[in-house]
Amino acid sequence: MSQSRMVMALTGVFALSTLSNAAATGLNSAAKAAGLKYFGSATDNSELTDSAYTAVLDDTNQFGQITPGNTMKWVYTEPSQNSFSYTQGDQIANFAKTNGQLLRCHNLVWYQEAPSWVTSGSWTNASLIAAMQAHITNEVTHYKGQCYAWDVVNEALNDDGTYRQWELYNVIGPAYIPLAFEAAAAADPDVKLYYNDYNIETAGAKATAAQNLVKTIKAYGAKIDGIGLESHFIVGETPSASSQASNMASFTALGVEVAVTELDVRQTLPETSAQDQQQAKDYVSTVQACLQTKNCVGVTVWDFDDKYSWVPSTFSGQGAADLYNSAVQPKPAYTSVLSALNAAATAGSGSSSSAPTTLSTVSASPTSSPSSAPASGTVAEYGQCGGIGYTGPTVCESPYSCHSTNSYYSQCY
Ligand code: 9MR
Repeated sequence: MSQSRMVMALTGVFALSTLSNAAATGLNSAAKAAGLKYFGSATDNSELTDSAYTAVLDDTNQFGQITPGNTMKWVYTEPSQNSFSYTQGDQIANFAKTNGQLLRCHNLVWYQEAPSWVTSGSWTNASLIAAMQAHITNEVTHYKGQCYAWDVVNEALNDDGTYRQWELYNVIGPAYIPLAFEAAAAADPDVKLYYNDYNIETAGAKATAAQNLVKTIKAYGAKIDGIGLESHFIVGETPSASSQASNMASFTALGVEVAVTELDVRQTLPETSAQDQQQAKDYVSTVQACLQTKNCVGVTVWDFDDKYSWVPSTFSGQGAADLYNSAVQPKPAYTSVLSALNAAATAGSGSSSSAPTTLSTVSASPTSSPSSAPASGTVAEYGQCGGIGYTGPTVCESPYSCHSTNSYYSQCY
């Protein structure tokens, strides 16, 4: 990806209403046209009997990737030591396979949903390493060839960047993390191996610690391919697209890909139209950040409708965090995300003859390849103003100035 995808992302901010000729009608189709590998959703076994829900989830026009929200976790797959159970995980894997959807497998090692035989066992360093390795080897072997990626280790860091203390850390020490990646790679050399966490979506102590983790895993000689940015956000408090994009670039500079793995944007209940409008902007910020980032491969929402959101049971008085409402009807956030993806895709496809007229008011929104962008003039708010390979205008309209998001992309704001 490329310069053109970043330009697509940029242009998507503008010309949302003028691109209907080429517009895809679903999130995944539009995301792929814009250069991503997929747009996906988490789901759970109990939801798969809801036909109104599955009618949307199994439509690859909308969702090209599935994450099992629960039933591949350790407590489900090895409820007692050396007794493995994949019936529920297989149900979701088969759902994705039947539909031709990518599967993000989630997760192998996490302090939550770790079985009590792990967290209350009587361990030595060696015996707990062996138990962890056996778990990873068995599960990764079972799903070999079925997963696009594995979340190998989940949420191993505290918000201040220190290691989370739990059984594996306390008994094995921080080496449990590279050891987990090593075991996963040995069982399936082809699957992408991810570290997945929350509150690492903007620069700060925890994001820096996650970057150090990438270096540590590699220094051990183990393989890590990706970082999952969970992206559980709050209406009106979602970080800007540029701050998310520059943070993503800090990870990809280390030679790993990134993915938005659990996106939702919760609001204070009752749901209001004003919050829904802000939520739409917040969702678009994260989607734009991914589109702007070389090696951000896709966006997964942490379930797509409010009926099955994890939020209300965890955050009292909050909810309505998803793209669709409880009646499986699209909300403003759905419409805005689809429009942003479509506009990005159409802008990136390049023909100046399809240039939407509204772009004429936005001098920095090239409608064809970056090399054909005008070299003079000024750039409107949120327009591109620099980056490797960019040849368009670099001066922002007053009162905006040009900020570098990463070496490929600078933006006026
Ligand atoms: O959505 C999941 C919820 O149904 C479970 O009760 C919970 C505990 O297993 O996990 C939720 O998913 C989490 C994910 O696995 C990791 N990141 C945070 C997610 C929300 O808690």
